Amino acid sequence: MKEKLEQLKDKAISAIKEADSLGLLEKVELQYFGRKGGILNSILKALKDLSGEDKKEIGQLANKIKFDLLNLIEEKRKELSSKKIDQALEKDDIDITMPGKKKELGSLNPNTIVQNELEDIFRSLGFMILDGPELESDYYNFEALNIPEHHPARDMQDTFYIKGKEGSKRLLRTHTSPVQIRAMQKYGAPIRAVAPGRVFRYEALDASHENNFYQLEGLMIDKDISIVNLIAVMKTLLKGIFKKDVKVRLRPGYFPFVEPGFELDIHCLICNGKGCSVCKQTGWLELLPCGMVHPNVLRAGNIDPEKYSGFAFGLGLTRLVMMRYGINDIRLINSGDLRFLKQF
Ligand code: FA5
Repeated sequence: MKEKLEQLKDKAISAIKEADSLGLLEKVELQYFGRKGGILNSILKALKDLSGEDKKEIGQLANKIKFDLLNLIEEKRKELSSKKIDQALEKDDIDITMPGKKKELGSLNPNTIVQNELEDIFRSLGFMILDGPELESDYYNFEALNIPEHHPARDMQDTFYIKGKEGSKRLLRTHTSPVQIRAMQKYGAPIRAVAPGRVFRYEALDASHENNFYQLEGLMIDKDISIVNLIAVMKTLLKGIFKKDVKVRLRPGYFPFVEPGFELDIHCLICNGKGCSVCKQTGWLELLPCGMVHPNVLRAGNIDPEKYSGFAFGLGLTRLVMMRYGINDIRLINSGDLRFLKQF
């Protein structure tokens, strides 16, 4: 067996040395190492039938030969490749002054970059990261959030409805708040969770309004949770993203699923509060509505409002992205325009 291997090695070495083109070299490589029928590979496979001592000795030898031959093939390949280039240069087949082909590398959408950072911040605060369906039921999007069928609050969030089987009410979710109910039902209390995701609205487009944008829902429920906890988390969030203190204002806001409810506005970073098309000349931008979870919502999530309390917020993630990067028109983010996207 040893002799056979040595003979095989000599034969392979001369075949490799004689190969004078990359094509021939590949043939030699296949002849010895091809997965199906390669001579050396077949020998290595047959080793398992040898007895203990032989197996070890012959195995080591066969592996060494394999290693040496593969190295030799690689060296020869390099030699033949550079020869090929030299020949082409001699024949003037290659124009070395021609610009090379640049490989285009993709990059993350700014929305994704900020979403990833937010997830890291919330993970460090002990929050779970959850997901919810974009095609939602009327129940989770409105009913369970204390917005019954003819409630005027539905007018503030018109959306795209999907015709389903008789009686089924499906819609493209208008906000990430339905994940609050799903999370409570699934995990119970206490709970800390955020749910980033895409939401949809039937909306007139302008510099700060899209019909397809991202929010990040936040929910924290435990014993004795108060507005103080809410404000502390909001501050940590904004500091984590902007890496500096930003001017914010908290004012009362109405959402049927929180009580009391607030609007947290951010001082417009596009115009530094002077007034522009993004902040509609007010100097402030609605960014982070929030409040204490309404007892009816806790009940819908099977949580006892006598025992637990909590806060929730619905961050306008795409608007945060605009503030973070100074983007003066929200429509650029979904535009697919590479001149814009390549900057991130
Ligand atoms: C809501 O969607 C509530 N679900 C938020 C909430 C959650 C309140 C939990 C209380 C507790 P609102 O419709 O204001 O609220 O939207 C939330 C944020 O999304 C806004 O502050 C804004 O930053 C962003 N937003 C709203 N509409 C648009 C739009 N058309 N384009 C881009 N961003 C928008």
